[in-house]
Amino acid sequence: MSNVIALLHGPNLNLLGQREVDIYGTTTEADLLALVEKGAAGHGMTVEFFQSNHEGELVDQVHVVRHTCAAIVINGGALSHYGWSLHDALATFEGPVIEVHLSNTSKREPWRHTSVLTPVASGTIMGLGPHGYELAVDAIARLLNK
Ligand code: CA2
Repeated sequence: MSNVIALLHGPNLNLLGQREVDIYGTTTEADLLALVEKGAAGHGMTVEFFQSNHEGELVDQVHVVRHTCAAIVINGGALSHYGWSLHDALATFEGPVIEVHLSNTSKREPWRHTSVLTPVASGTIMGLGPHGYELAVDAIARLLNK
């Protein structure tokens, strides 16, 4: 079985650390990837990272990682709240899927309170900032018995 975790990022997450630091902090996307890689290495796993601002590209990438990765960590950005094609793609993935949000979306605007990805995720971690990504990797290792 594959030892690779797919880390998928949705729209605007490439801008992390540059703006809206009061909400998302100063950690950059590259910092998050390094955190996830370090955590994954501790469980004998590696990471394949993909970010897109386009829903269809993320759907395509889920189709790719269905054949190459054992698990998915996904922060879908705003697509989490309305991206039904991403929901459908994730539903086809057979391994664990952990949804992560840096902020606690339940404490924010009402339109952020629902995630259409949650019903197809094994679990969701939100509001813990970058630490949520580390927890997601540990959860995957546990779910895969690594
Ligand atoms: O809290 C999260 O991780 C979110 O998934 C982040 C998304 C947001 O749409 C979700 O509701 C919650 C947005 C990420 C955009 O990040 C930016 C960073 C810097 C400047 C602009 C946007």
